[in-house]
Amino acid sequence: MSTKIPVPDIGDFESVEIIEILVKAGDVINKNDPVVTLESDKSSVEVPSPFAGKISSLKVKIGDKVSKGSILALIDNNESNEKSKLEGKEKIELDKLEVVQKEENLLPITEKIIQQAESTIDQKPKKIVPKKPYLNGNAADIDPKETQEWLDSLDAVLKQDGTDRAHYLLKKLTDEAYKDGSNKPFTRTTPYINTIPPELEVKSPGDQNLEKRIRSLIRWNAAAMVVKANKKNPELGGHIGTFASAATLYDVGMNHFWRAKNNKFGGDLVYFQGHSAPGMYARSFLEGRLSASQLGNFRQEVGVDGLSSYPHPWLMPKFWQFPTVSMGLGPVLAIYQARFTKYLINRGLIKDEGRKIWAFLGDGETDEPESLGAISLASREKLDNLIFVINCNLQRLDGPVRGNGKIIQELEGIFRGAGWNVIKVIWGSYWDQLLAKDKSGLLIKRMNECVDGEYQAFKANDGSYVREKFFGKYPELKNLVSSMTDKDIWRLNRGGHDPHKVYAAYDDAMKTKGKPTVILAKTIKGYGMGKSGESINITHQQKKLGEEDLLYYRDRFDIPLTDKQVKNVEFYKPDEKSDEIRYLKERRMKLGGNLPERTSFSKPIKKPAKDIFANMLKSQGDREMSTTMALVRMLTNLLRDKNIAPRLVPIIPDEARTFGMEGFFRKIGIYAHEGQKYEPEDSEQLSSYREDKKGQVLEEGITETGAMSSFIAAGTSYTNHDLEMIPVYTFYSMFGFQRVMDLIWAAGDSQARGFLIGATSGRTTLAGEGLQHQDGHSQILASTVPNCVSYDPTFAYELAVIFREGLKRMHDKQENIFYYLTTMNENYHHPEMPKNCEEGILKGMYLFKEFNNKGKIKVQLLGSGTILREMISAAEILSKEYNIDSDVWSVTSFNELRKDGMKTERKNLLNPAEKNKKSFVEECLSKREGPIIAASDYMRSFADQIRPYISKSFYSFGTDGYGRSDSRKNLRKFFEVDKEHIVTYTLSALAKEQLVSSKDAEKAIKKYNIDKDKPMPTEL
Ligand SMILES: Cc1ncc(C[n+]2csc(CCOP(=O)(O)OP(=O)(O)O)c2C)c(N)n1
Ligand SMILES: [Mg+2]
Repeated sequence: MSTKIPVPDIGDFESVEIIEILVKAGDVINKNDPVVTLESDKSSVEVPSPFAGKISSLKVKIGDKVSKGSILALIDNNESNEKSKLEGKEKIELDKLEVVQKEENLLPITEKIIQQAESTIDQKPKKIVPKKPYLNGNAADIDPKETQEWLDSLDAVLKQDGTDRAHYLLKKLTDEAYKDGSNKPFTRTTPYINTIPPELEVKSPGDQNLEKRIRSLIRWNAAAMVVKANKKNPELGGHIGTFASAATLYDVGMNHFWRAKNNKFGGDLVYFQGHSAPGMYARSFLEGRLSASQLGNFRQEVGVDGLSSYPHPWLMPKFWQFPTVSMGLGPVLAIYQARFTKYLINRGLIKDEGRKIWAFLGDGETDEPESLGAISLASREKLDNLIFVINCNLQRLDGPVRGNGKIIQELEGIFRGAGWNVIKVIWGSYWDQLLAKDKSGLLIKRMNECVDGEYQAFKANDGSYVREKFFGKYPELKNLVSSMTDKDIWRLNRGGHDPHKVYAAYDDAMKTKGKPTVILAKTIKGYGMGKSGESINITHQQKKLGEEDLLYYRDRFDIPLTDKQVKNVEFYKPDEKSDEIRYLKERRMKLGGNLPERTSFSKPIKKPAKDIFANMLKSQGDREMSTTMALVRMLTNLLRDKNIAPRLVPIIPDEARTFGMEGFFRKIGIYAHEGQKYEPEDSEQLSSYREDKKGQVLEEGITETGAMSSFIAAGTSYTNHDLEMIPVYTFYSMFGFQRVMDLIWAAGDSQARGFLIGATSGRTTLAGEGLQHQDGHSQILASTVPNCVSYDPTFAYELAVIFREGLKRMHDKQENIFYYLTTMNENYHHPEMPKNCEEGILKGMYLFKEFNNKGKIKVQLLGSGTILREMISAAEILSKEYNIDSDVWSVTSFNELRKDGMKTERKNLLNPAEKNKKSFVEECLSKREGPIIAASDYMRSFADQIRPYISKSFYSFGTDGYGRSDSRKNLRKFFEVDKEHIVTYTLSALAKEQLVSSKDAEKAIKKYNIDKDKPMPTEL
């Protein structure tokens, strides 16, 4: 039986053109297979078949205009399908009906409940409770007996029914207090003690003595590396204090938790704090992965086998995985890495092996908006594969992080509020006994009231100072430590330096389900550096340790080096057979291998069919479209390729509709880890907002930082997950490079592969949006990133050739590059691809058209992006009205031309005896006649880049200055890149070369109403 396939609800669109027919009579198709592609001037969508079956006839052809209900084809479908479909539809209708009826039925009941509730409220006499003074804050306890009774009750519940019950009761009490409304209990933070009590700590199975020895050796070598480099050359710098504070945090992870990638397991991913790099090198030295000579060449990377200052995969591609030293990037990248890992798992592309993503950050670093800006995403997405460790050494570079407050408490409140599991590791084991004896709670009170500035000062002094200033405030506390010597008091350690406490925290984090964990570890900056750097404000910058300091450091950590060796700042590594080395290696073997280590075992993605973009290479006929639309069409084509389709990761920060990409919502779904819990209001529509656990689109919401982090996660999936992915991140070009340049730099460092698409680009092309939206410089910014390949194409076929080459270079040849393509929202005709221009498109320019009919005077007109079209129009005017011939060149990339120019020039300079090689620009232009006029929708410096490689006179025009809102025509006139200005300036340039009369140029100025006195747009 034949059934009609109609056009479904396509939203507000009427009379939409059919641009592709994807089936023919006789084809057997499945339900949801695409039948045709519709394209309006705003978006391009495939229409899926609502049934499976055999197409019996087509009712439309390419170019037809259709609306909702138009019949596209007839299909012979088997009845059961039809029935099930109908049943499905009826069921939905019925379900809907039931909901409505239920709602109606429920209404009176609801009303009754409300009435009942209201009557109780009324009947309940308002109790006027006299306010007790302690309700107003932390004032002294006015009724200690009553307090004790409550505490005893709690104690009894804890002992008899356990913590869950106690938790339940406390929550009930809190809820009750909220209802009463008199005073809201404040639960943002918990007391300033460890989250995990000693009796619940899971014990480390490690050999603590050996681990301590190993840690000491690592500490020494890390410090020695910095001091040695600095001795060689004071320019070289480095940091000792950061790693000194974090050594235990790293060691416990390395010895017991972080599993490496191998053929059985995907590996945990660890984002190391950037300036703790010497510690990682020092451990790798003991492991035999780095040599003493490499350590000796720390921060000396030019010409020798040295080590990079910070984690840079670009510089040490077999070692570092994540660039973190630009503060704030590590944390946000780790969050999106954890999310991307779940995305791959939920989409069925990798197995769920319980891998974890660990991120180490400084407490000072949390001031960066990027550090904390995405933490709610982590809890919303239930990223229990994510663990933050914040090294709270209370100091940053200049001084205390929160001298007048407590950074740990502040962070606890923020993370708890965001729904994270927060584990505070404040006090070391030496405090346990004192805390156990603190029946009155006075010790905790004292801990709570001290601010970080004081805690820092305690550790910059000594035991007697701590006795006096900390315990001395209350006689009871002074008493508590009266039997302890100053040395004992000094030994009272901080949680982050206690491997037992750290182990217990990591263990808890590993077991936490349903939410991310943050460990707030209190440490001492410059731990062990003594007077030269422990807990003092200059610790961060301390890289020169004098002989005295070094000897102290050696003694402090018991390093078996002679005084002479210490003075020579020698590294120390015990014999391969020593217990230390054997233990250290064995631990890593047990955990699967080395860390950090960067490898890739991904397989290249199979090339798409040769003709995948064939429709882009043809003339688009009378149809006008934008290059953004052309891109959407190309992505739609790629989604039909079975090898490429699953690997595409479209990333959009809340702009899909702007770019006409909303068709992807229905087609491939929006990734949502919990699926879709609601029926979207537009569920009947073709572009319905469909969320799906297996969804493919990363709809990030309004966060370019988040979107860029996802781009990096997907673009480096080939190394972090051994699976190549193709991120295509499309954004408003103005909110790309200038908003997230540092992340783009990190993408380059990470060797991410993918496509960045700066849509709605061009300062005069995005017409009405004004100064903050109109981009005339992102291409310039892109040119600064060494491994970013950028293009500003005009026509659909150029985009197709470039995109295809991008796939080839990144996924066939596995080059570590990424692309930046600017696309526009101006609709215009797209001609057929001229013959033999592919090489030129890729190298940056090709001859688009020659105007040769007059044969006297000639100019070379170079245009890029939409302004190429102004050039073509100008060429027509010059030919018709002034008898001037021209060669019109489409410049797809001034950036690529410049790269080639630089390389060629350098080669020629280095080989003075050899015949000069020609740059590509020269190859194209040197034999052509006439001055060169170049223009783009970007600043003049974009086109200016090729000026040095051209021996002819060269004039460049562009859109320097702030954008503003107006029509394209007016904006192009304002920025002097319209065809009229190009004609006028060309005449002027020719007049200067005495090829035409200056009168012609003067006449054109009048004719086109060009105001000579108008200031430069940069001044307006
Ligand atoms: C974006 C950025 N701004 C500034 C710096 C310079 N810088 C390097 S370390 C540092 C202090 C870090 O303090 P914290 O985060 O507390 O780390 P700690 O060394 O104390 O562990 C600063 C300001 C940087 N690396 N990145
Ligand atoms: Mg710090």
